[in-house]
Amino acid sequence: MLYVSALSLLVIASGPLLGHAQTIVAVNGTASHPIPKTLWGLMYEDISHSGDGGLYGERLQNRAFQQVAPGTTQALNSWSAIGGALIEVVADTIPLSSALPNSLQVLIPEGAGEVGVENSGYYGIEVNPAWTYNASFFYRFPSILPSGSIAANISLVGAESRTTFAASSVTLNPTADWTQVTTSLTPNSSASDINNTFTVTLDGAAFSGVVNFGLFSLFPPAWMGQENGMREDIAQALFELKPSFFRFPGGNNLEGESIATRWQWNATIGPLVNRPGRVGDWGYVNTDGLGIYEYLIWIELMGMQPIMAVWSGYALGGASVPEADLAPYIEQARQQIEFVVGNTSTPGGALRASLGHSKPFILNYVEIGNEARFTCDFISAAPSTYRSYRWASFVDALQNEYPSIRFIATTRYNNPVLAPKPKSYDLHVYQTPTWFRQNGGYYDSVTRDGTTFFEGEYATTSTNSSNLYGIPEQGRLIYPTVQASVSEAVFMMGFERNSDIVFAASYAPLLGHVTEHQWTPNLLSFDSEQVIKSTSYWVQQMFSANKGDWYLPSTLANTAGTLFWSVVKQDTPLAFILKISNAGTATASLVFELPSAVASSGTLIQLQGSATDSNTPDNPNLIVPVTSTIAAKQNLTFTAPALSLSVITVPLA
Ligand code: LXE
Repeated sequence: MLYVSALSLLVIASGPLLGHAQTIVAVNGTASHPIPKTLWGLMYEDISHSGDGGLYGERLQNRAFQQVAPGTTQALNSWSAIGGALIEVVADTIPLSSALPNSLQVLIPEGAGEVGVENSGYYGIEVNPAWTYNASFFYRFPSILPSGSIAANISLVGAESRTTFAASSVTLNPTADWTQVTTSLTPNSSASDINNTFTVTLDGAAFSGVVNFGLFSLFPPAWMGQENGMREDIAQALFELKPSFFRFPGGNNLEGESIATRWQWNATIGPLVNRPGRVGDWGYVNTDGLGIYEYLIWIELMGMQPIMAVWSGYALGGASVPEADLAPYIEQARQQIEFVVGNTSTPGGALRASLGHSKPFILNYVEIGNEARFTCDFISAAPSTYRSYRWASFVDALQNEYPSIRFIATTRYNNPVLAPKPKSYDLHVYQTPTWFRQNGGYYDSVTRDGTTFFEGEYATTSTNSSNLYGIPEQGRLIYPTVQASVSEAVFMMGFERNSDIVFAASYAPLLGHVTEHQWTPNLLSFDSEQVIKSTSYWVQQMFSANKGDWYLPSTLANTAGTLFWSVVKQDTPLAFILKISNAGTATASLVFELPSAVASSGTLIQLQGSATDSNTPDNPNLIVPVTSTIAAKQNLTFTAPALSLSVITVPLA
């Protein structure tokens, strides 16, 4: 490689600036390799309500009583009675659908006033007067029918103030059969907070008896108008990361705690009444309203491509499907791929076309499973069965059927032996700031033999290496910090330098609700109305938006130090892009010896703060990148503030 040539000297000379040592960075004008278009992207799974309650636009929690035990308090999660109504989740004698066997039964006592039910959303509901919400539910009168049509009032109200922000009236017909009503709600003002609920009430004077409800929905406008689509602010924040790929649907959430509760693509498509939902891997029910088709449409709208995972015969609870019994699971994976890319003469392609997308989606990468750390047998049975038959069984069958797709083997540690030899691996790492600073060179020495790498999950999770998965008091981070983020930047510079073999990289997890989360830190945090862009979000954004087209080898940094850089060249407009991470607590001075003449000024984007500074719900914009103009010349002197990431773009002269 060019970058391990004579240029690989760290030259420290005493510089004129501030009397500090000055680091000389010689930049080679001949690129070592192009930067892959796929380098920066997103790792997604439903964790910490990142899907239901997050990216997915639906605002009602437990909207269809999926996967709950009827009669329990837990089945009423997010629901409560209004007035004197008595409510219970029942296994309906006439289910709304075979996928949705449970209903919300509301008993309206004799002589009641305005009575009904309310849903508190995913820890609150945003009331936004700029929106028109679509609201709907199914109902039936299972025993006594009303004597005629009766009115139901649908509204958004303050949970405590009982102020009505939006209201609509619909007509319920006297019917024992399931009937859907839909309406729209436009708030007349905004609410002072997110402590609001969605209510459906009846006039008890008009009817007393039992009403069953099923599959409610409250849906604000979705990002780019996608049907059954994404929450606008979250999707927009992700769009502004300029991501090239979307890894989905997991992560652990692909796997299922048991084989029966694994993610299954075919249970996530079609009308919502056909989607049973599943008990996810992160402690809550997944509605599967956000199904494979919604993901793929959104990926296309975002200009990304999928890195799609298929289930690989192992559930997190510890069960591996025996080799002799794998065939139906391989077939389900094959059908999943056919749904995405099959032409319309195939059953999968025809099914996709029937949903509205006759053209095959782009699918270049499929990952077989998730995190079978196949040299760490002490963790679970996952590694040994992946190594002995699961990887081979899946990849042989699927590669044969889809020769142009690149199949990715899941997490590699310690030079494992897998047969057939994977063309690509997905590696994961959760570590400390120090580890990330010291391991920017992780891929420098990896043999170039055609194998490519996807760093599918990485994040600074703690400042204490013995507490990477532990508790905040011992260093576990709740939100990314400046120290964490500028250290991740060093690791990311290593991806740029090694992007001849690292084709993709994604921070994880992507999204987490601030009220109920299973994992911290997350790239973006959110509540019902606010999105918090972390310092690591900004670092990702600075890399992705300034990706460049060619990697230019330059003097290698001292991996034991705190000052790192990376130089790329951009084709349009023609420019050098310099990234500098100063993870130290003192200002550092550098001179970049650029390989050709440059314009007299360039642009500087800089993120800087104190080590423990974080963007939080109370202070979401504490640390944001600042853009300015800087003077430039071929021998470019730059002073990097302590704890900063700087991106300098200098047009060629
Ligand atoms: C590894 C797994 O793939 C993810 O689901 C988890 C959170 O990012 C991590 N333990």
